[in-house]
Amino acid sequence: MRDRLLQLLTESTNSFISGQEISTKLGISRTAVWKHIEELRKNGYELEAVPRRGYRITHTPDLANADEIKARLHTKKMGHSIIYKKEVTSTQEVAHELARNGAEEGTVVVAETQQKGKGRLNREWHSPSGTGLWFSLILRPDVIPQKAPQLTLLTAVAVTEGIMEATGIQAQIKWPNDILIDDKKTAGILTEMQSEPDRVQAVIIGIGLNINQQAEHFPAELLTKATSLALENDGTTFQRADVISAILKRIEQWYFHFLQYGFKEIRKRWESLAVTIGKEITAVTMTKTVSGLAEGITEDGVLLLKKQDGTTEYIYSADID
Ligand code: BTX
Repeated sequence: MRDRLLQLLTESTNSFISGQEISTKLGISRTAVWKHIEELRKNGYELEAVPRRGYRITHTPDLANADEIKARLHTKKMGHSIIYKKEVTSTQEVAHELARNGAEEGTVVVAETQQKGKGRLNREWHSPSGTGLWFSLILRPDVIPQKAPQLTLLTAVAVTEGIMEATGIQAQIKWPNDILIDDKKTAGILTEMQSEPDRVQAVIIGIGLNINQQAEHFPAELLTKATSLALENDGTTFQRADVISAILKRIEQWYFHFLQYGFKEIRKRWESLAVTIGKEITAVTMTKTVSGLAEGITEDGVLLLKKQDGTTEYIYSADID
């Protein structure tokens, strides 16, 4: 009920909506409307109430809970079920457990903070409380496990577009899965899978996105290479729920496209948003360091590096300088 009330109120931010109209649209009594409004106030909302005109939101707190996100979502699947936690070890762990117990596709786990946020290769993801978006999404595509990496690239496209749509800030992708603003990392994506040999059961996509951190929120070792949307916006913060709903909307659009038409268009879009492509780069893999011109990616998201001797190296996993 709260998410539908918020939806009504946020759809009419500049004009009032009367208690009667809310009561009719939500099918609840005027007293119930008043109680819900009081509850919103307790949660940090400021509402103007004018006799004979009704209610109007004048201040929305930056909350990223299920009600706030759902009030902004117009998706068919993504985010229909949202599990919101104040604190978790890792949203990936919670999502894995839910997926094993049959959670439906589109389920989202979002947390205010993570004690052990996971990056790739067991690296740590710094997730300070209430500043960013730390969330995991469960997908259940009917594809072979080899296709799952394509979903990382799909997500990178969706996160980049979602950031630009919600904030107007220009973001770019760095292969394989970093989202950069002004050459600094603002988001990372971790894709994990539950599968049988020839069939994916669930893909758990973890997204960490720095939104409202100021410089003092970052540990010293990250400050030179990481940023947040607020830092790229003169310190002015954003509503995290606006950003996550824009991202979930884009993930849904591209995911439905992927299921129907495959990866071709996503690969093109990825290449057009990628800072890596067309540049001389150095890839540091587990076993060697290779330099060359980043030509593009394959259907499976493998990076193609053209070396000085004219041969092409296929880079499956590396860090890029
Ligand atoms: P990655 O391995 O590409 O990036 C991890 C590296 O990025 C770290 O070693 C560190 O140098 C740097 N880093 C750590 N925290 C941050 C940060 N907040 N901002 C910028 N750089 C940082 C990328 O891994 C995948 C990250 C996914 C995180 C999400 S959060 C929700 C979900 N739950 C979970 O445990 N992980 C995912």
